[in-house]
Amino acid sequence: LAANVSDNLVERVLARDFRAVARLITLIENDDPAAISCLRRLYPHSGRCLSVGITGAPGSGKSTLVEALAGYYRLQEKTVGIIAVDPSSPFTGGAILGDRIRMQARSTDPGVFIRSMANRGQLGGLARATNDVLLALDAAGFDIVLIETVGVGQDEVEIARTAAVTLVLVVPGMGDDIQAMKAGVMEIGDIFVINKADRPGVDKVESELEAYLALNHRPDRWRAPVVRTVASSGEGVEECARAIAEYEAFLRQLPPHDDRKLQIARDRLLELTQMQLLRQLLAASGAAGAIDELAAKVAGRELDPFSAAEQLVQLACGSGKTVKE
Ligand SMILES: Nc1nc2c(ncn2[C@@H]2O[C@H](COP(=O)(O)OP(=O)(O)OP(=O)(O)O)[C@@H](O)[C@H]2O)c(=O)[nH]1
Ligand SMILES: [Mg+2]
Repeated sequence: LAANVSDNLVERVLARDFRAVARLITLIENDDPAAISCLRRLYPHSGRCLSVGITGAPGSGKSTLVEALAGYYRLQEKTVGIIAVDPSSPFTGGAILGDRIRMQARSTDPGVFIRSMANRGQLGGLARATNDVLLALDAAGFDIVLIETVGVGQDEVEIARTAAVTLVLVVPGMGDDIQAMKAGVMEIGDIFVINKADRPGVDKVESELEAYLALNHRPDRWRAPVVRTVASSGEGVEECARAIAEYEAFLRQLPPHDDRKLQIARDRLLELTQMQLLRQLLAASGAAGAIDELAAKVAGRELDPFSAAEQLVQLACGSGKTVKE
């Protein structure tokens, strides 16, 4: 993109032009270097939105809760950005995901922007891309950004963590005992939501959650609350929003050099550095061939992956071998 084109894109994103926001997100997904130059200029305009990650087992009601929360915030005249991320389906390009977030009711509302993401770019890191998209929506002036993660696993945990506040959904009577929940998912919950509280087994799941929380103290001393919701009817959604606001207030009073903030900044810095190193490597002459060749050697056990990676790093950082973009 020519500089004036990305200038124009930045201006339009700042004016919350939905088409420009969508275009920037596509650039981010494609690891286009133009995305970085836009994001760099958008950064000073960011830092105001409230981001909420919503994770939980398939079918636990994440999309329904996202929609209910969006409705709640819209009544307060707040603008809402919704990102649905599916790390498990890199090939569908979010088409199926689009169906999974049934938010027709909101799709005509100019105060709500909805986007699904499933593409893992060449440079990897869907969590990194989600972070970038969050920055774009933040700079575009959305008051609230809701991030629904689909699928289960480490990727999902990392994506949910890109938000300031993470909700973990649990449902009664699905036999998924708290103890058996995926390691990592429980730890990231700033707020636990027992959704489908209209179903039997609510008390059981709540006492299991409370028992877990009583044993697991967080270093920041935040005591994660447990909220009951019936997302499909809107019951408990206000309490859920209140818990979100309380956690946000807790975060706000943390000093700028709080361990958690430093850790987040550090993770983000390393992630971006990793991406730039990869970008440099890919721009190096002969890199594509070298990657395939080394991969074949590693696959055939002729070469160990450690030495292969070292050779690629040398190619990326090596003297005079890189081509300027
Ligand atoms: N009884 C009851 N049903 C609910 C509630 N919340 C959601 N549902 C229903 O549960 C089903 C799954 O809801 P979704 O919101 O699609 O769940 P999800 O977690 O987004 O699902 P995936 O994205 O596929 O993982 C839908 O049929 C909802 O209508 C609730 O509080 N009570
Ligand atoms: Mg869903």
